[in-house]
Amino acid sequence: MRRVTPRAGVAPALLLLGLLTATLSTRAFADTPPLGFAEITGSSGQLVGVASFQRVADGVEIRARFQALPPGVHGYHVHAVGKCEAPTFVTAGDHFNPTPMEGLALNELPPPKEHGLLNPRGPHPGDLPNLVVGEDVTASMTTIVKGATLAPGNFSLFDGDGTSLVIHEREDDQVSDPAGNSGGRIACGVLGAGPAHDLNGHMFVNQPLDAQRTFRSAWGPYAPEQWALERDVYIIAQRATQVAGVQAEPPAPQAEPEPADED
Ligand SMILES: [Cu+2]
Repeated sequence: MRRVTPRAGVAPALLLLGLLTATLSTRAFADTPPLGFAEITGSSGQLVGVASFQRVADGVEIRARFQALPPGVHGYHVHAVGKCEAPTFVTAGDHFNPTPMEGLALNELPPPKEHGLLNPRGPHPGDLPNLVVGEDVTASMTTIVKGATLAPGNFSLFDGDGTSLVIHEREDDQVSDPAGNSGGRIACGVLGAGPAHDLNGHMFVNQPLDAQRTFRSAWGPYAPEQWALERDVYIIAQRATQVAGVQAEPPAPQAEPEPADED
């Protein structure tokens, strides 16, 4: 067994944190509802938005905030592949459009849906209302990916090759197959498994964008089996290291959100 030298600093805290993560993650993963997040970047790699994903009764709710986007109306979709390669983001594939398969033989499968919330043969499950960016180049939007889930399954946003959130250059007409004449892709973010709140339990999307990114980077990439306890483990580790006389270093300074922003 390795000995942790009880001196003040980051290393012992991180060691303890790793230990606690390994010990506790399996237990909490089973009974915590899945959450997801995405950092949306533009064609030059600049951060333009942050989104949180959480399961609701009729699908997956996406809460997102954007900055530095062109004012106007933009197509906004969940795409089928979790890969965002700038500048064109064609790697994100087509729209997320799974077909119901449960209890059906291959020859009984319904035809794939067409694009558009106003299309009688639609929509793709990944079709979302247009994103409206104001003259101040910011936008915020809460919407639901109807029928989708974050749990395993045919309609999971965490399927084999992942999914991504994509913003297009033009308005989506919500009827034209396959993408509503919304033009090229100007921003893209891969859905990652992770909590959508900070250490205080506030929604990430209510924090300033830069603070959110700093916080994420401090924790590094999230493995699905790690995310569930990340927040609790940090708090537990902080208590443990305080008992051991070691100061745990917080991941990043967090501004206290406005009470009105909490929901
Ligand atoms: Cu799209």
